Amino acid sequence: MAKITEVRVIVTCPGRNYVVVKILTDEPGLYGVGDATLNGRELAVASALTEHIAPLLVGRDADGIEDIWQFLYRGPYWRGGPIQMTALAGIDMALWDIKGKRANLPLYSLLGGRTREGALCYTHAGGRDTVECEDAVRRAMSQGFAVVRAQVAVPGATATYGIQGAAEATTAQWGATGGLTPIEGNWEPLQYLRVVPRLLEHLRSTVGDAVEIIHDAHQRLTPQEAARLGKELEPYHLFFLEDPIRPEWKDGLRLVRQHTTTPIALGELLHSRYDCLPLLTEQLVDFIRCDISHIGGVSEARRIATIAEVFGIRTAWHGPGDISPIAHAANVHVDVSIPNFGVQEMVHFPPAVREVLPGAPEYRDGRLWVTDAPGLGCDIDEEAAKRYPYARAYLPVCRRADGAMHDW
Ligand code: GCO
Ligand code: MG
Repeated sequence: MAKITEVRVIVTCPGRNYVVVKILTDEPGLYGVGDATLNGRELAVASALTEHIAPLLVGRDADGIEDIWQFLYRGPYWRGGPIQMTALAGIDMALWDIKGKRANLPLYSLLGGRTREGALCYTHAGGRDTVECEDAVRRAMSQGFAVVRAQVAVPGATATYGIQGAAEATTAQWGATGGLTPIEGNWEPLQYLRVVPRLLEHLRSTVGDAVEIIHDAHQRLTPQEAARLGKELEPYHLFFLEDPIRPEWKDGLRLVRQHTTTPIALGELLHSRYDCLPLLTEQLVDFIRCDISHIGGVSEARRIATIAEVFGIRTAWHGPGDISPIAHAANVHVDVSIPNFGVQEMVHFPPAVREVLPGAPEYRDGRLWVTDAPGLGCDIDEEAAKRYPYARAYLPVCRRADGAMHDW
């Protein structure tokens, strides 16, 4: 038995903010790390951890992951939601890390062992116009990517989600406005619905079928608009259309499904297996893409994957720059140990992030690889973390042309 002696919460900003949980034990040198980053609400999670959760864990057996998970999920009476499930994810990952270190086994081995060599992954390709996006897709292909996510600027819009590619998801510039108000963009559905099929037509007629293409609608469409887009994209055979509608509108996915065969992926704004359930049991999605840091960690990801497998649905876990290398490693340990893995979103972390949080999965030949180091294979350099103090940042917001709020 290894007793928990301290739950340390470290908030650091090596380019963008990350919240790291470090659980220490009474076994000399034995600790685990987990990611508890919720972009734009970092300190809310940090305070849930330090004020409410940490005091409950000191003295408990670090081996009892399932019991601690249930205790923190059902125990407080108030359950679910992004803040609590992100805090729980940090704890869960750190406990799995400890278990791996005690067993001297990599996490994927504890989860049942390898089902595949490496995790097929995709990178982001964006452009101000279709040609710029084509260049980005070609660059990704030359780096070995077999799957890319393609985004293009919407004419008339002051900012479009996704067009700066991976850089957008890995720097604090993204949404960091000096700490007062978020950047505001605008966006109109009709222009967007015209430009995306043109982008796909352009990409298929220039780069051909040699690459799989994903497009992220980022929860901005109505079910009817999403159905229209899915239908118009059918000739270009997307790998999937991501987040066509808001997660509040699960019922709306039925309409989308009735009208198009374009594969659908959704999940980054869901927070538990309960949230995912109707999407899975009704086969309303082809890929479930929850964020391991926002669903209570490795334990819940495994459970969601198992339910998804029953319905022939594959995983495509969220993997943006706003969750730390620890979460990316957790993703890949799950990816390589489940039977129904689909694809993994990835980013290239900048040097400062790698310095503070070593152990991100390595990219090679279109796939991500974790090492055989015990546990997650990640760490935090606390001295380096201190050199990058927290800096308040917000995600951008999006308005319609008349000034009304929309979904970013
Ligand atoms: C993705 C996501 C992200 C989110 C971001 C919000 O598919 O990678 O949509 O880019 O916008 O995680 O914090
Ligand atoms: Mg997305």
